[in-house]
Amino acid sequence: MTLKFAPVSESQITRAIVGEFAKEFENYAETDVIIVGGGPSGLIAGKELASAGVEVLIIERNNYLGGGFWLGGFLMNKLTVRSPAESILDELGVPYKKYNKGLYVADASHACSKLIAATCDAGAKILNMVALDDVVLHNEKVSGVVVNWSAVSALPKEIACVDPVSLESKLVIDATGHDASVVKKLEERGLLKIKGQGAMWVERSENLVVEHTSEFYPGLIVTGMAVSAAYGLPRMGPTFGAMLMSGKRAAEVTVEKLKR
Ligand code: 48F
Repeated sequence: MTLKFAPVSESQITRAIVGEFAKEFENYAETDVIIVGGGPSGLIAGKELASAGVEVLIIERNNYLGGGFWLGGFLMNKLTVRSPAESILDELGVPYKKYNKGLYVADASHACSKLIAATCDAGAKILNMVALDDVVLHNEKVSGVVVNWSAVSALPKEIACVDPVSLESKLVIDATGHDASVVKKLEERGLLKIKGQGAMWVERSENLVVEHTSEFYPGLIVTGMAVSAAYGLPRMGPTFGAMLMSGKRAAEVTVEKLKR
């Protein structure tokens, strides 16, 4: 049997892309929650929020989602999680191995792709190749983000003098990892002072990151390593349980705030 694809023209393909992108972009010009950063904490927060029926948009400056979750550390693609976070690997259907008491190892590619798929399946929308440029501030409350294409942001202003656009939301989540990019926009304006990440201490840091996952400034919730940078907590290195647990916590805090 000869394979025969449907007779579709080039222009129809272009229209399908432009039309569907524009429709979705217009819908998400105003949304419930914008998550900046599509690493493990941002992805799981997006998955939980979308599953709870919240309209959520994830903005990611890279072409790919997953952040540091593709590698365990030092370019080695085995992830570790400490108990009790293996329960989230179970939820995602990620196979793992018990390494010793309380420590589990999984294939990073498998874990990361399952997490991305679960977030998309739950209904979170993604804008990749889009970078945070600034925040929208209304009455001293973060009320959205200003964004531009990553390629435009990467060029010197004399080559690409292109204004960014704004997206409004009820709440914003900073899931940008060690950079804490959203929080830093507020610091640049003198609205707050962040402590910067502390030295390595895995034993303390994972609990502290989850405990401190909260609204850091009106309208802005921090999750993942952005929590460490904001509150000056110790870093934890290549173990991911707290990123997943913090993302879940961020979703809970967000849902509570939306209810009020
Ligand atoms: O760095 P990242 O994985 O953050 P996370 O969710 O997890 C941290 C761990 O990977 C690891 C660790 C603990 O185990 O130390 O580092 O806290 O993902 C952050 C994502 O945010 C994107 C970035 O490309 C990455 O995918 N990002 C950062 N700044 C911006 C951004 C920005 N200004 N605009 C858009 N995306």
